[in-house]
Amino acid sequence: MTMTLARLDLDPFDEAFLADPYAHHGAIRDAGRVVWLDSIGAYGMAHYEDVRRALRDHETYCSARGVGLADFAKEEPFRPRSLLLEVDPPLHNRTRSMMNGIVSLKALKQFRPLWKEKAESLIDELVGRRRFDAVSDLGEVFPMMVFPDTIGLMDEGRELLLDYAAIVFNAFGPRNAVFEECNRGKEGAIDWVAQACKREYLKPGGWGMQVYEAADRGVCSHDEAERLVRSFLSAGVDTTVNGISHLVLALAEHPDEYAKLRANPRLAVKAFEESLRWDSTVQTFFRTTTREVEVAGTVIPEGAKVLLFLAAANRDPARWENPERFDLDRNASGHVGFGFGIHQCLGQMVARLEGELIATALAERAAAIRLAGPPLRRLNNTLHAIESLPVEVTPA
Ligand code: OVV
Repeated sequence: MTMTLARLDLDPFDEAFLADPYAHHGAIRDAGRVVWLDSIGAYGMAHYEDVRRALRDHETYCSARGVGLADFAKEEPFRPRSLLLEVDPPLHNRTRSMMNGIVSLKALKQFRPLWKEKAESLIDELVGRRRFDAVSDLGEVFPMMVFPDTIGLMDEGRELLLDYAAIVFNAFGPRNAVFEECNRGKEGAIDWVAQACKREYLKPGGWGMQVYEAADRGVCSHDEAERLVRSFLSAGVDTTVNGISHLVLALAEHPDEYAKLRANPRLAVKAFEESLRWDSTVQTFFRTTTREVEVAGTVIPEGAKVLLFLAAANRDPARWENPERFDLDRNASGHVGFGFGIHQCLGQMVARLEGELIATALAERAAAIRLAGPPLRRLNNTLHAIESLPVEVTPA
């Protein structure tokens, strides 16, 4: 039996969609388990079970042909491919195990006291001001206080990390106006990152240098090391910047949930996890089929691009009760905001630690958080990003 494939006349990268993706996910899910997106010439899946199955089945849904719209089998990658994100096993097994050894629980345990102190002093200062911008004064600030030092990056030019990440995440989408405008005049960021990844610019003791030390031991080549350091810089900043900003947005828009967190700051870990489910920073990634595959009666041919709507899966009513509600009583584990399967986020423990420390410091210091103006979105082809989030807090 063959089913007629649902064709959707919807562009998941146009400005209306990117500005409010959640307004459109229902239409994609309702159209079918698999949809054909004419606008981009790719298939799409937005149901939780299907997204999860595709992420788990990395042999059928591969990453080595790119996790953006561009098919690396047919076109040159936007930049030399990531040796983690854009490769399949067996190469992926080697690079990922090596990086897992560096981004370890043990390393994070060692950072916690210093990061906690930094989170507390930042929140002290912001709560003292009563009004602040949760993006430019907090979301963009805290990761920059902890992450570049963890990598051991050179001091000069660090602010370019944000421009670079925006470029990388935009490049997973089509070459639309969002992509072009973001890239305009930003060659400096790309050049800076290329330099910052080189051994001679990295400080001793950081995760960057540890990648080169693994290369010294023969685990990878020195050229590979340089590219692996680039992964830290690409994936480690804009993701946590927006993750923390969304956490504050969630808390400000849900005073009852904030009251629960205030009453029990140990809910901080849950609050961050639920905020990622509720508003997923990384909205989508593509995979490419390595063979013909049938999904719910639809045959997807070999070599097809499939857009996986992670954020839609995280609000699929078939999986989550009242999915639109940010709810600290919910068990958010199983969300795919960090992906799933062999490519699941390498830095998720870093992100969780940053989120937990900010949520705890806020809960201990602010009796209430309110929006002090409308949140302003910044459009990105992959990230759900915030440009500005004015808030007002009542000191505890
Ligand atoms: C998850 C992610 C996003 C962007 C870049 C990379 C990874 C990378 O490995 O370069």
